[in-house]
Amino acid sequence: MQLHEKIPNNVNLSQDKRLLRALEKWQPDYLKWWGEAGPSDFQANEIYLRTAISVDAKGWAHFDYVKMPDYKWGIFLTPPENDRRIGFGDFLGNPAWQEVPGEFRNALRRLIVTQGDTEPASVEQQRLLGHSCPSLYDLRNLFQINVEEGRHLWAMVYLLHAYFGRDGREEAEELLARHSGDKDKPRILTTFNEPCTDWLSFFMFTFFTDRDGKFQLLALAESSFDPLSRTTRFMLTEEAHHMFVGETGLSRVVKRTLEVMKELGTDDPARIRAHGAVDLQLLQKYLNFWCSSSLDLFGSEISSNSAANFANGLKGRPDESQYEDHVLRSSTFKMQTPSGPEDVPMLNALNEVMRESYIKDCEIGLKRWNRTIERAGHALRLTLPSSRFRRSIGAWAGQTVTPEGKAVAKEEYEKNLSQWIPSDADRAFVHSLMQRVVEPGKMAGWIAPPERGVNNLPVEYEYVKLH
Ligand code: BYC
Repeated sequence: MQLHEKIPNNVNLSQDKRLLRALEKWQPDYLKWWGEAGPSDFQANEIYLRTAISVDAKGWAHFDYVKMPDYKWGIFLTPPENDRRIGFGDFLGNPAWQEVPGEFRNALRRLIVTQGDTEPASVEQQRLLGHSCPSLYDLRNLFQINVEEGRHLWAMVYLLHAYFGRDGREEAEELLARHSGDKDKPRILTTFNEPCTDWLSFFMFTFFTDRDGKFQLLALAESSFDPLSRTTRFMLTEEAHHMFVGETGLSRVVKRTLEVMKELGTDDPARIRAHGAVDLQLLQKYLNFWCSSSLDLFGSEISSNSAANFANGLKGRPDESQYEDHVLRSSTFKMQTPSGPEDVPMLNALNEVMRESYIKDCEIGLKRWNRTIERAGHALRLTLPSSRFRRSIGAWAGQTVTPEGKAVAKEEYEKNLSQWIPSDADRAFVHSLMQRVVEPGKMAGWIAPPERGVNNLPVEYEYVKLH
């Protein structure tokens, strides 16, 4: 089969010989990377997967059994908008760009590479999870996410190959050469170097970190560089499922814990753990860890990069059209910094603006879980940690602040940290729960079954054929 037939696409690949040659060279390296750094084992198993085969309503979610290495990693852009105009920044109202303007080449490439780097990173982080899946349903969802992150890497590599010439090709190779957690060649952003080797972390990651993905993709979807905008718009259709897995996964953990609490008539964490479930205090620690790590992904509170990216029309705000002022040359933002409040030019505060909307979005999930906890008659409430807690990037980096947002002395912070984020013993306990369950319809004891299966199929459907 010709490469352009193997890659479903709506970018007229068969006619673009130069691009085809570049992708032909990259594709074997990608498959090698997938084999070495992608999901460990399961490559020969048939998995009930969703594949995007076109951008229309029917084609973007085609379900069938597929072996992962045979998955068709396609290249799709949402259809072009007639006479699309730039929606923000100093070039507001000008025609959107179909090519990369020379003066913004480096900055655009940097954004695309940073976005692209997270996709294979997450696959690497999740590499071992298949061995300890809580059900076949969950195993299938993990692999669905993995192949789609692979497709998102393709999406960024397409842009690099099609629009950035030789340096784009070099960057595409580098995307396969960096590895999550690697001492010498780590992934670019911190969170993507954190190990994610248990399913509680996986659900936290898909809830918190994939949600950063949603916000960043929404911001890039506003870009004046039209191919980037159209590529990220299509990626967002797939991203929604990843967050669904995180949100429902955590809801199912909460539900199971409440059942065990009721069964045992206790809220004693030790007894809940002894019964093989995740006590709510432990859930809160995992939440504190992944939320604080993901908050770093928005970059510094005060950022000249964010100002330049917006003013030059490279990266907007999510759903830019909801705002009145799209130029932001005359407004300021009151920023809380460790040395007190500061009036910061709005353009320089956009990372923080986006972080604040992200936090609001996260709160929706927490409200839902807390309602369930309240209905079960318990006083404990899950909370998001303060955005100043455990930060490594930006104004609050290195500040010793509690999850409630209170500044404390370094000794007190260090003494209490194991009460706020998972200790080694907590992680060891969670790992002890991670026993593989693969009988169709059966669930591990620490998680409740989902409310429904995939694509209207029953929960007990054989989503992965293991034999
Ligand atoms: N870790 O002014 P600053 C997803 C760097 S997730 C390490 O603070 P800026 C997904 C920054 O790169 C979405 N380094 O911030 C989710 C810069 O370095 P350079 C991923 C960091 O530039 C789950 C320097 O610090 N997409 O899709 O305004 C599964 C100073 O930068 C970090 C994107 O992020 C960090 N946390 O904004 C799969 C979109 N934060 O350039 C996928 C593309 C900052 O001086 N990226 N730095 O060498 C961007 O828009 C921006 O690069 C950032 C930072 C939002 C990351």
